[in-house]
Amino acid sequence: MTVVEYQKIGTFLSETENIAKITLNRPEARNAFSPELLNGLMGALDTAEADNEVRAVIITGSGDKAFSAGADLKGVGGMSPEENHAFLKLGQDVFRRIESFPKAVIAAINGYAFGGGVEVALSCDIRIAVEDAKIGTPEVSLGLIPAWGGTQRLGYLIGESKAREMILTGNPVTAKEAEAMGLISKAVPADELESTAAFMATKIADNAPLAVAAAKKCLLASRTLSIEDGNKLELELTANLMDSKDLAEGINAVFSKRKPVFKGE
Ligand code: COO
Repeated sequence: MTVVEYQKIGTFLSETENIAKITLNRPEARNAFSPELLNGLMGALDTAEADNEVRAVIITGSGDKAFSAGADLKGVGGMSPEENHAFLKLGQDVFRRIESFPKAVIAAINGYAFGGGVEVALSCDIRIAVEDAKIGTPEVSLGLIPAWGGTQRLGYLIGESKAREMILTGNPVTAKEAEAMGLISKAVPADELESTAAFMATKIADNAPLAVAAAKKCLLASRTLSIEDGNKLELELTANLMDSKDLAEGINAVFSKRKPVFKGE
């Protein structure tokens, strides 16, 4: 059994199966992140990036209990300091790869999301959760910190005050509470999670891929750039888009009142 499943899916609105669905597949350990699972996730991202037909990615967990219970605590106990450092660095690298991925990544949170399970979702562009999901960063209650980017990303989504409360208390929130604070986009019934994520992915997949990638780059850069430098990046990336065949196609489609067909050129 592979610890990360990869499949291409579509919806009835899709022209092709242009969504990569990546499933964290260690249900027996509530999809806890082992080094093998992290490496498998990195490999799945490589596959999705290399496939030009793939225009959006969904990351979800196997089973109906957990999206991910975070870092594999049983594994951590048996590692040397060097191995622990390598494991933590690997998690940071995989999640930064998701954050800077040139295609949209949607976290379909199918159950518990704790610790690294929240942190992988924070590196995604959009988060949708089942209504009975519990979402939390309990690390400090174990003697750790959310070291896979949680201390760096959570505040951007829910504000520093709520981020400090979540991280320092370790208290989980419900999906509805997470939705209200902006941690997730929406909480949905369990039987609507996959379709909600797939239709949102389809909507993004139908947009111009070069523009989606440029928008992601600007949105991420906005966290660290001044408005002047952010505007410069917008000008630089838009100049490239101005020369694209996709922009010509997009404009033609508007005036022809038809759906554009973008080729990423
Ligand atoms: C979890 C949970 C609340 C799920 O609770 P359940 O009652 O549904 O499931 P169990 O607690 O019975 O766990 C099932 C199974 O998964 C069990 O293994 P077996 O005894 O062999 O049956 C658990 O040991 C295993 N499991 C669950 N979570 C983990 C795990 N193995 C390894 N690692 C982990 N994380 O029970 C729960 O509370 N898990 C811990 C959540 C947590 O504290 N996560 C933060 C980890 S630190 C981190 O992520 C740091 C990042 C930098 C989810």
